[in-house]
Amino acid sequence: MQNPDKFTKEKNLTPIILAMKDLKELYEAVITGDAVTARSITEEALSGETDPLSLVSEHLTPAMDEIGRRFEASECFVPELLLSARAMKGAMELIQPRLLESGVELLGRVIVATVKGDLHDIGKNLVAAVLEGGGFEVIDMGVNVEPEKIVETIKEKDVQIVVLSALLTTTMPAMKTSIEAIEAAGVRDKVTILVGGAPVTQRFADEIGADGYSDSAVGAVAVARKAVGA
Ligand code: B12
Repeated sequence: MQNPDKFTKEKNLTPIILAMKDLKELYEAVITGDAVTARSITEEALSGETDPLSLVSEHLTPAMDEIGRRFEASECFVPELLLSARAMKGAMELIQPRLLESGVELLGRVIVATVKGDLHDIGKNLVAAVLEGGGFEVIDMGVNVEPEKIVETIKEKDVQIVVLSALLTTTMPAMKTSIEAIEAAGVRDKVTILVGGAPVTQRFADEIGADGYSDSAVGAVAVARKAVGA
């Protein structure tokens, strides 16, 4: 068999292999909560040919999924989790403007909110970033958002899509309450409502009268684009 190093050199594959190695390190940096390394690898990747969206979907999100799995298995605890979230956030701060730049034309205005009672925002932030990259104007309302605030913003800002996120089974009913408040305010026909977050399913989305669901941030863009006919 040919010497792999020689083969790599001859075919000029070194940069690709190095890039893959570095990006594996990005995954590791988020897992270990090493914000400095996560940021510097992201910076380097963005200065090359790397697609910003692939950094999110192939490295950062899988890393958060893995740390989430470890947390559930009691293999790590809240401090580790928060360090990972911070490392991911630092990388996202660099990626977000690039996602924005790559967006073509504005497809519509979207509200993104974690529902009342729920403070989880990592998934919601990812969805917001990827929607922005996908060509939407995003109004991020933050976490623990009251249904009345959502209604107010729909009315004031001429919003077309409402994205609701929940991570707790105990806050999933707040998605239904939010939809009911939108209905009661007479603005239900104005907006497409998408729901998501780890415990949410298509079945639940149908039950509460949401218009769309996806289990991923990238999927959220596809559903949102379909909603505006793009
Ligand atoms: C990180 C985390 C925390 C962090 C949150 C930090 C932050 N800034 O968000 C901290 C430590 C603060 C926390 C607190 C709590 N947490 Co917590 N947390 C998690 C953990 C480990 C990961 C969540 C996460 O960020 N995942 C990564 C992101 C990227 O995934 P995601 O949010 O699902 O989003 C993806 C998709 O779902 C989708 N998506 C998300 N939103 C939307 C919306 C739309 C419209 C669409 C289309 C798609 C979409 O896109 C994203 C990217 O692909 C989960 C366990 C797990 N494995 O999920 C527990 C978990 C959610 N937490 C849990 C609990 C119980 C709590 C606490 C009550 C703990 C406590 N006793 O205090 C508190 C609640 C605080 C509150 N009121 O909200 C439980 C919930 C159990 C349940 N049945 O409800 C879990 C499942 C852990 C467990 N197994 O016990 N938590």
